[in-house]
Amino acid sequence: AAVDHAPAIVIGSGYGGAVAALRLGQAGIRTIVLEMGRLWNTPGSDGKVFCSTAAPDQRSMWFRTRTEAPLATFLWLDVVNRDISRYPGVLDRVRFANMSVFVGRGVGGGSLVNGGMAVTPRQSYFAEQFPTVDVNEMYGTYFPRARSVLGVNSVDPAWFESTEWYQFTRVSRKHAQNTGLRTTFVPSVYDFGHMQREAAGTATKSALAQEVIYGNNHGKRSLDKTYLASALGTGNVTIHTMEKVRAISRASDGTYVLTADRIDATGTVVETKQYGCTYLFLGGGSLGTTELLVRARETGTLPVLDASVGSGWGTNGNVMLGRANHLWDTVGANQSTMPVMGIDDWANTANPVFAEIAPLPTGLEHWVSLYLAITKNPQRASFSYDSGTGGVRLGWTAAQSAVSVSMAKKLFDRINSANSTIYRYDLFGSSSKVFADDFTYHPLGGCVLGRATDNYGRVKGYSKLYVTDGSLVPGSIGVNPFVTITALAERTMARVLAEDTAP
Ligand code: FAE
Repeated sequence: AAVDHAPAIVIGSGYGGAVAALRLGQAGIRTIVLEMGRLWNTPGSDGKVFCSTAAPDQRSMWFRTRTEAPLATFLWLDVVNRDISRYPGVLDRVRFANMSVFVGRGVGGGSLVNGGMAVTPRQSYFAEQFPTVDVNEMYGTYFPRARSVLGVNSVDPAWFESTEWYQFTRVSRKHAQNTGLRTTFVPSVYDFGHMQREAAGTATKSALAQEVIYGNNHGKRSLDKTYLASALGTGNVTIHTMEKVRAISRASDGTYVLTADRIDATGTVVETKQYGCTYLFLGGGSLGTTELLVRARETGTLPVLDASVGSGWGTNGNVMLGRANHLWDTVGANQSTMPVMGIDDWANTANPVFAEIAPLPTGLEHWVSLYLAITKNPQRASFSYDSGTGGVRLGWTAAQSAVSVSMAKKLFDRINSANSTIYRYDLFGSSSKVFADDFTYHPLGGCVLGRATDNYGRVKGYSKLYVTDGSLVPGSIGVNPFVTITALAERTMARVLAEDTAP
């Protein structure tokens, strides 16, 4: 097959990939980005690019015949999921033995499907997780740089206090306050000016029309509108969509050789392509990058990769749960899909939890307070190569999830007791599950900074090979992770462009 050469190739177009692409393009380095998902810019027959959570169709999920939303049921009825036709939809649920991982597919990666919460971690916890990183430089330079390019903004507190769209948040805040707990506003990449216009009826509704995990048609500053738009604007960056990198090897001259399968809308491989590059940046996310490197080490195409590649993986302690409110504590039929507040009990060293107050927008009053708890679960797991399938297995156990549950339960038992409320049993399947501990939105680790790589994301054992995504984060960061991933990628790119790419 013909080999397509570029000085630099970036695998994946999520946060890590998008930062690499922009900074390479600005440095005048011709760069190809390879993304397995599609470009989300073409309206379907309904005139919309994305479908809403209320009426999911083929655009919702990555090659599924039925949607697999995190909330399985409502009042034990399977009303949430729908039959769909197989298509390269925007949300994927990657299932391992005891843990499934939600990820975005398309130009923009997770930014297309996520809740937009743009949270900078506490400096002390960042320093605990990244003992070799200069925190002053991170908090003085790279976090502000990341927030600025991502377009982070905050809800207007006065509007927040008065709008029906955040009544669900105010009810949860009251219950936290009744428990003596601290709440904090969380910033977002959703444009709150647009959201206020949605509420006023002067802009097309998106966050106020149940759009989020299957994409937002308006309002959200996803990466295709920020980093990737600027990257393309340099004139040096090209994005190839629907191309999944399968193998990485090294030619005798030290350049990298990639094998990528190009798929069509049915998922059929229509072409297998070869690429060559001098500099290779891995931005396939915690799952994508780790799988590629574990496979490369175990099949012998990159045999001297460090033994730690594939390890140090965690769920960021994610647990989802719902509480049942008293009849007088209505949460509102109208709920914005973009969370803006968290219950911050991380300083409680006996049981650190940061719980996002999550929406459950159904258009009906349901008295549910929903949360995504981020717990300080110290459990980590490793990926191993499965030579039968060519994929990877994840060694995460149910007992490791139980650690997150017990931490979330301690916090929410206190909230229930202070408010004389109980949990909801009808949200996560027919077994009356209270704590959804079998999925995560925050896969982190696999190629941890300073272990599988040097202190800047340079992969050990191979020069000009870099990791820029969530696989660098050692399994936990205590808040929603994309600001951290973006800032770390900015730090890697600043160093690499200063030291490695000079002629
Ligand atoms: P990611 O964004 O996953 O990008 C990886 C890209 O690489 C994807 O586009 C893949 O399709 C592509 N790819 C993978 N393997 C290959 C391959 N072999 N060949 C070609 N392409 C490939 O990685 N985080 C927050 O901070 N705040 C939130 O509010 C939030 N809410 C979330 C809600 C949901 C439903 C989900 C799923 C996630 C949420 N997250 C949130 C997590 C956040 O989106 C995630 O940490 C980042 O997207 C990870 O960024 P990466 O660059 O590591």
